Amino acid sequence: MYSLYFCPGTCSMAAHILLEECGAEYETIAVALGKGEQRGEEYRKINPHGKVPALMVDDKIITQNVAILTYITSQFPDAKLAPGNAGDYAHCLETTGWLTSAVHPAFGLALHPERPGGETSMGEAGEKAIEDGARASYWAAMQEIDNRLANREWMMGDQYTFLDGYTLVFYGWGKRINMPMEDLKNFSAFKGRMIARPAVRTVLEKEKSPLLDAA
Ligand SMILES: N[C@@H](CCC(=O)N[C@@H](CS)C(=O)NCC(=O)O)C(=O)O
Repeated sequence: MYSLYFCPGTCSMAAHILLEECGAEYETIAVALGKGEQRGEEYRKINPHGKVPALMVDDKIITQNVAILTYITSQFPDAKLAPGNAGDYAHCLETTGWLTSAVHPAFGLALHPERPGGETSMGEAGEKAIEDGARASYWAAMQEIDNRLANREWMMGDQYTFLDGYTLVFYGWGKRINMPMEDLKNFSAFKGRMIARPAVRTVLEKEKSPLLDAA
């Protein structure tokens, strides 16, 4: 039995989709990020870094998408949700690492350009500069994903992997910060294929995802 600490619409959706795809026995425990629950004493015992996702397995906790996604995948080998070939697997991890370390922070800054200043206000101009830079980086990443998906069904080509659910999170975030995601034809078609998967639809429905609104 797995317990996933999650918050709808956040990056924890990738693990949620993966658990559903694997047919895993799991429960979800909502963490209200909007109310700051992630910084509370109770959740800090689960993840001292105060972030979702966190996955509890047999009283042990795993955090960080890269670790959680690869762990779940490894427990369900028959689902074949990772490339079998070592080189392709490395490439799949490479993209997961890029999403985590570069694209996710760009989204964070676009949404909250005031955060790097901490207690010290950077002023409207300072925040605007951060927001503009972050939006430009995020959009460039969205275009890169769109190019990669040209003539490809999934991020790794013909094989659907754990990377696909994670990639869908970023499409949703692009819409959330009012980027013209529909202009990205390949990425939008990918989003459509994702939504057509029963496991993905189940999770989007549970998380009340706006991705279903236009679908
Ligand atoms: N590198 C981490 C990032 C986790 C993360 O930033 N999660 C966000 C939600 S998308 C969060 O919990 N934010 C709460 C906060 O920063 O207070 C991962 O990939 O798991």
